[in-house]
Amino acid sequence: MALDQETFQLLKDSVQRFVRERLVPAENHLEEHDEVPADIVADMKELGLFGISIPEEYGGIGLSMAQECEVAYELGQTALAFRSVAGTNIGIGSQGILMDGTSEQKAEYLPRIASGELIISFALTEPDAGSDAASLKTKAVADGSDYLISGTKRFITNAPRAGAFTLMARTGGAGAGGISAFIVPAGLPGLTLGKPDKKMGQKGTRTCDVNLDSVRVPAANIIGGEAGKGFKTAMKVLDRGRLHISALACGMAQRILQESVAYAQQRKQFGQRIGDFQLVQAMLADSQAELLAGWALVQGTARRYDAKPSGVSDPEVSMQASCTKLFTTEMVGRVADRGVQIHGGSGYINEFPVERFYRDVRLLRLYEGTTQIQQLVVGKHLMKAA
Ligand code: COS
Repeated sequence: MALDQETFQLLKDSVQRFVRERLVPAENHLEEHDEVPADIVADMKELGLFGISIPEEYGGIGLSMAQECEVAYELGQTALAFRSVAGTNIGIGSQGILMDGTSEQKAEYLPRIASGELIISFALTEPDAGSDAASLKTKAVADGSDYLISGTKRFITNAPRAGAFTLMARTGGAGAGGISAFIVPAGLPGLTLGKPDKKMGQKGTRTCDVNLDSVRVPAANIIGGEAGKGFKTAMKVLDRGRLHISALACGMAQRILQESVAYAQQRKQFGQRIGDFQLVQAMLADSQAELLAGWALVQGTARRYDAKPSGVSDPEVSMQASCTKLFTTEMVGRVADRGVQIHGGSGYINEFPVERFYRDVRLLRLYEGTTQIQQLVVGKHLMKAA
């Protein structure tokens, strides 16, 4: 799956223009009002952003992973909350259905996900199951041709906006093999939302708990129709998501570097521009070098991801996706830190974009698998492969 290069270039140009002309000017509104304006969401739908990863036969744009990463790089160059509105439709919410869903499930859900009519969230994490996802406790008990699902899901991105969830629940015994992935419509009796989470950064994003109290879901809503496959579906979805997040991290690093260079050009101390001082140049140079290294890693890994059969897991590619997330999200943390340093006291003031981005990027090292989980995936793979 890939869009022809010429059409893709047109899409990329439109996204670049959209980021520059619509999103960047709306950053102050986002920060002050903690919401993505409705007209921007409508424009994102119009641009097709909700469906970039969904094949054309289901109404999406059908980008390859490498192409999706290029779009994510562009979207990363502004406040990350804008991308987050479409993020779960592009990635973790939709991809389980695309990879492992039945043809009926794909036909029913993917077109509405691609258009943005239906927002879909990914519900894996629980109060007592974060990094150790295989220990999740949400229970799905068979009852005739339905399941009754009970439990709590935590930090669920876009839950307040969601019309449906790709939700992992335990249908069998302990461990990964007892987990199934369900498509759970949001309006079902017994499904309620917790209060909005107050977060360190990423103003305008929406996360909260999802509480399920004997929510009746047809067995036909198990992704792929077969119980016990949900953990693998979730892991495959996260492999992909980790690449998308990596591209986003590189885009954000690019924006922070750009802000830092601009500041270094106009700020004067000791009678000259601070950018003329070698100690400031050293910080800029380290950020530029690390950004280029990270972006080369994303592109290389995305190409390897595209080269394997789609929907099939390849442990080598999973390991590389983890290396990529590990490196790029840590990298953007360092770039943001230097960005604040170059801005001096102004970097600690909320009116400057780097102050917000410093807080925004902190999440990249946590969600879709912490840095330490990426290290575990890589380390375990190396030991196993040897
Ligand atoms: N693709 C497909 N299958 C995978 C996989 C992948 N990337 N990773 C693991 N699996 C399979 C394994 O092959 C194994 O299958 P078998 O039982 O048939 O051998 C099964 O899943 C269990 O794998 P494993 O034993 O490695 O699971 P662990 O419980 O040790 O957990 C980690 C693995 C830690 C990697 C996993 O729990 C994880 O990624 N945790 C972080 C969760 C996360 O990212 N949360 C963010 C929330 S979403 S924003």
